[in-house]
Amino acid sequence: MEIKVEFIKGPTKNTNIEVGSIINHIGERVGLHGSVYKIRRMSDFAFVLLRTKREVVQCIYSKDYAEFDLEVLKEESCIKLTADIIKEDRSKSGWELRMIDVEVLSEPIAESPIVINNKLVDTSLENLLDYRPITLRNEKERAIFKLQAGICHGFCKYFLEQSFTEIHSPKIVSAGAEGGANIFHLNYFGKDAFLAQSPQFYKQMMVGVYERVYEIAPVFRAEKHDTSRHLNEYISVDFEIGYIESFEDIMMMEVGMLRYALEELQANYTHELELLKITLPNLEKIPSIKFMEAKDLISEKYNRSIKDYEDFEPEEEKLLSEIIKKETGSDFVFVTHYPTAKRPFYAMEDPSNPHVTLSFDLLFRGLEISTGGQRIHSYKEQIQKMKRLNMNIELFETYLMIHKYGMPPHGGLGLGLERFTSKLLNQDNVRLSTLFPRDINRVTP
Ligand code: AMO
Repeated sequence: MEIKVEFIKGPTKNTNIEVGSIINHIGERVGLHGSVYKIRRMSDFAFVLLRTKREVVQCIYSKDYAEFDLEVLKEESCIKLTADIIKEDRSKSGWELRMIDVEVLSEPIAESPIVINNKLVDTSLENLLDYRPITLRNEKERAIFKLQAGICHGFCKYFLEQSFTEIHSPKIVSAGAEGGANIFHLNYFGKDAFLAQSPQFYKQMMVGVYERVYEIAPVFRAEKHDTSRHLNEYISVDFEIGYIESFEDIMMMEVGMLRYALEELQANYTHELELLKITLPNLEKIPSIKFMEAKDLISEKYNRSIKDYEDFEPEEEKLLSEIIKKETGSDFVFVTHYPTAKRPFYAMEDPSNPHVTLSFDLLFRGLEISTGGQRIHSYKEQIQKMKRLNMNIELFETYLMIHKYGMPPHGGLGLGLERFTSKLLNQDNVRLSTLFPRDINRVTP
């Protein structure tokens, strides 16, 4: 019997034009599709704003040339539009889009409970998040996540240029990597398992395979407090590199990665940057200061007593950023040599002072956005440290294989994508840069 098959080829040529290329089609009749964002009725014509995949474009409806009745259009209807592009010197764009005909593909059955087609979605954070599937359609809301996509795109391009290999590590794991109580337990077919707090062990394992690896993926933290900077699920941008000379190699790589992302935004995301009125920070170099020196500096400049010698209070991160901005003009600051007591068991200690680690945080506009450092690569050293910390070594048997069977000097970092985005966009809550936030009070939408 003859088999009847059809061959599916790649996508057909798009017959709809891109908004960015309209200027090249003046005088032509073209096809466009999108959602009706807003209808502004004037006395004898109407402006119809069409939300296409990236831009909201203004169309003109007039009975003089349209072959359909304006009443067939509802806000949030999805339409296929036939339009004429007319040269118009009075308009900023140099053209005008006249609606000729439409095919209505679908219509909403109810009016949106939140007004989404004004400049801003004027509502509470709760509402903004409760109605996320539709509030994200707002021009400015969606620009946030387009920029976030641009940041990731910039990171990936940079990593590829630097010969990294992308990895995908498991998110269901048998042991926590970061210590602390903020780990989600899972009943895994009757056995104990956890949601990964970070890809830490796996990225280290993969350094033994590919030398330079990165991953951009969700991680989970059971944060029990409700703050403007904590999420229970966030996107961690992780990299790990082998054959480093010192932990500063990691910081240098981070400067390169951030600079590349900002350049990517500047080159390819001006539409969104202008919409959100964002001026990107200058990132040629980042100042660096040791943890204890930073503590003393804050204490001296603001006449504050130091309460915690092992970590920063959130307020101190803000104050340090203020000082650095004033003194150096930088929005970023590296803080190095964090106390061993506050760093995870895999952190390498400074050979000249074991009370501090060869690690760092990066603060951006008053908030920690990344943590990194050099890792212990010697088996003996790692085991000794775990014993000192009273850890159950058996639980980490597979992780310790890398140390046992040989690893180069290595290190890496993790950066919170939402934190970086929200600070870049001058927001005061990390949730605003999270598509569908998970926090102590929220698992929907
Ligand atoms: P750390 O636990 O410091 O380090 O996390 C790295 C970065 O992740 C972000 N982050 C968070 N963002 C939102 N909500 C949270 N609850 C949250 N917790 C952390 C921060 C932070 O700087 N394995 C190490 C990294 C490494 O050394 O490679 C780690 O995960 O921006």
